[in-house]
Amino acid sequence: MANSKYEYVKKFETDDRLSPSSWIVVRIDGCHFHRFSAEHAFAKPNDENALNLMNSCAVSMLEQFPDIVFAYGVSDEYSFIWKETTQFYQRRARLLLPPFAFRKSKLLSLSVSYFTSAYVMKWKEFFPHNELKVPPYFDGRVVCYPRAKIVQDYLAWRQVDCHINNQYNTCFWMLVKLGKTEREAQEFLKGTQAKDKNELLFQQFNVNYDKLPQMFRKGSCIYRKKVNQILLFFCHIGGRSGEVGRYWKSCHENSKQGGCGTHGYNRPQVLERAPVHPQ
Ligand code: DGT
Ligand code: MG
Ligand code: MG
Ligand code: MG
Ligand code: MG
Repeated sequence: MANSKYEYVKKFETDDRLSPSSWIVVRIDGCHFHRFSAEHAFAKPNDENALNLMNSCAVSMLEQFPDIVFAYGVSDEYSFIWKETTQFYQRRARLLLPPFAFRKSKLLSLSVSYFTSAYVMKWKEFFPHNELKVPPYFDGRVVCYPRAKIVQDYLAWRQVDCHINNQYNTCFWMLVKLGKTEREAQEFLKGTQAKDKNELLFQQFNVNYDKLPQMFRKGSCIYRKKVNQILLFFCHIGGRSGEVGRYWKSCHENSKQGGCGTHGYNRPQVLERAPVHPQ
């Protein structure tokens, strides 16, 4: 094909190929969701409908992109783990790129735009009486991890974050409901350890932290499992010590033998199953 005199502009496109043979993690996060959650009167500290909307969007992601093997979500964020040898976009880019090389910008922009569209489309389903007032939008980042163990630690890190934030926020909003100002509640909790917070919840509010809904304490994960037909499983797993990371590792290792097992770990509580569209 003849080159036009304008072809040279292509040279300005920088090379953003992802490293080959590594696990790709795409993490998306709601932009200014502090404000967005207030504008839409989300329940504090956790809005079940808002979290279920995030989960439903993540299920759509696994349906749309077969190379996503696992997803973990908490608050306004979701992490998607793409198979280490993902073929995604390889076909289209074959003429330009060597095998197993993917463009970071393509992967990231597709993930963020698809998730955001799903969020808007599904809004009414989860908030039938709450009008969407401003456009929700998400940012995203991509990180490549060369080994499964690091992906495991990555997930554990996000789950520990979920636990710490949830425990803090639960105490904070209970104190505010009791009549403290937000500043006073913040001062009150400064320097407290996990066990102090549990004690506070139990003594002052008669709340057993471990009995709060699993989705709030542990986050949500989504993965495929073969049971007669291929299903997407949607569950809450693990505890404060980042068990979701160990669970993912066990899934990954078992999947090499054709199944996704739960040996040695808490059985996940399966909340929803969605059939994967046939490929
Ligand atoms: P960013 O990500 O830098 O644009 O800023 P934000 O405001 O999105 O902050 P981030 O992502 O660190 O924290 C998530 C915010 O979203 C946090 O302020 C609480 C809010 N949020 C997330 N889920 C819920 C929920 O279920 N209920 C309520 N009330 N707020 C939530
Ligand atoms: Mg952010
Ligand atoms: Mg955010
Ligand atoms: Mg966030
Ligand atoms: Mg195009």
